[in-house]
Amino acid sequence: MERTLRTTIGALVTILLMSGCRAADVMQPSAGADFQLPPDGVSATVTTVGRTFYADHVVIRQGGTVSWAFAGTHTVTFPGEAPDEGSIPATAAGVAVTRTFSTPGDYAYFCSRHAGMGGSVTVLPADGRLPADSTVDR
Ligand SMILES: [Cu+2]
Repeated sequence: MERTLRTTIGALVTILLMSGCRAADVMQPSAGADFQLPPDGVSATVTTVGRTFYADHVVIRQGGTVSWAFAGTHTVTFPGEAPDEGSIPATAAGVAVTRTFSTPGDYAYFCSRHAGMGGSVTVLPADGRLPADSTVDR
């Protein structure tokens, strides 16, 4: 009886862990994982942990938004293609800034205050198909 209970609890913990991973994979496709298309109108939130963006890569659909919730003072600087409202200047901890992405593509960004701190946003077209040159694992 006790053994059965232990097995049941173990199975439940495993299921919970697996479902947690699956939710994370939606926003952070990783090598070997099945690519899951985010739902329409999905918005992503990126935080900062020390001198890294987390998640450092998010996937949204055309017209969606990404909010950067800063835990330190950082910039979100787009050297190439930029969101509708442009780059985010140095912003203090405790503030969140949102940007809209109306054009599909891959958007790389970095923090101009901290060398090596960067991330990217992949914006899927309205039909949900990845751009041919997308770096997202499929
Ligand atoms: Cu920074």
